[in-house]
Amino acid sequence: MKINFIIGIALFTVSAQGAILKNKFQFRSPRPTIVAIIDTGVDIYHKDLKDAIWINEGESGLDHFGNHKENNKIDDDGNGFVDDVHGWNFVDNSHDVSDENGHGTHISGIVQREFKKQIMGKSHASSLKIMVLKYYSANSKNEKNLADSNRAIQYANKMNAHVINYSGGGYQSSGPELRAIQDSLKRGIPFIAAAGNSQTNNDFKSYYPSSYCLKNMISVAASDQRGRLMTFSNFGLQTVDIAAPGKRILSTLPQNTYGVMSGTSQATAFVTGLVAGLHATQSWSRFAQLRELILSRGKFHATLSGKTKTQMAILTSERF
Ligand SMILES: [Ca+2]
Ligand SMILES: [Ca+2]
Repeated sequence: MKINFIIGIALFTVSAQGAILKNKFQFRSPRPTIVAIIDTGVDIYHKDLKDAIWINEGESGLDHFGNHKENNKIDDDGNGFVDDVHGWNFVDNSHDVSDENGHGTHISGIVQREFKKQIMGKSHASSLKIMVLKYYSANSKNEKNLADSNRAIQYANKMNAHVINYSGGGYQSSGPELRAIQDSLKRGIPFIAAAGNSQTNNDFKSYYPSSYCLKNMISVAASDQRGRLMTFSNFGLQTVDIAAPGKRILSTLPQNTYGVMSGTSQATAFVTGLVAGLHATQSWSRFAQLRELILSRGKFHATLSGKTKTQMAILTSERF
């Protein structure tokens, strides 16, 4: 078995490099990249994040009466949402995307940091645009959270997000959710989803949305900084793609603070930041090519044998 693994990796490496060489087209300056963060909201005023928040052009500037479109109580772009200048709050059906929980702000900080790392040496770090889609509330019933989440995915599709980060999930599948992510697939949007924090094998007990078998789905387990699977992380040889850091990750929290969190949520944000950076600097025509690009940034870890499809972990040079 060991030999097979080594051969497998050698072949893979050649294939990945080949893909990069074949598609060596790179953008001279980073392309604007909109990342939808489907979560608990984001503190859009955090000093580290405020320059990276998406602005809906159709809801910014002045209207015919000289009022600011972002708060004139008019759906200026006719997309069905009034004053959605930075995204939407599906919990309360409002344009207030503030984050009382902290989770979405933490995820956004990781995405931003990883994105910057990917475009290192290039200016225009502000080409990252975070679209804030608040769907989760601990006070809502599961059915409402799921329905709000589906509407958030549909919004990301409709408003042309380039990458979707989904750090939540659960064991209940949903037809509308599946159809929304199939629509993302048709539009060429990668969907990065957490494998879950229940220590279970997703091959036998599916965890959604990460377990939907779709070409644009990248399911992420959590590892420590050395690529070893965290004990809390879900896994799955057939259903979990890759691991990324999810142990004591330092990132942004509301009101200009910082804090440490662990989970497959954080791991997912690392991969989203990487994918966003790839989107900004390179092009791909098929999701298989994107997967190869992602994996070319990972490292093989024998300890992930039987735990993920690829046995690869995206690692970070930072210490936490
Ligand atoms: Ca609108
Ligand atoms: Ca408006």
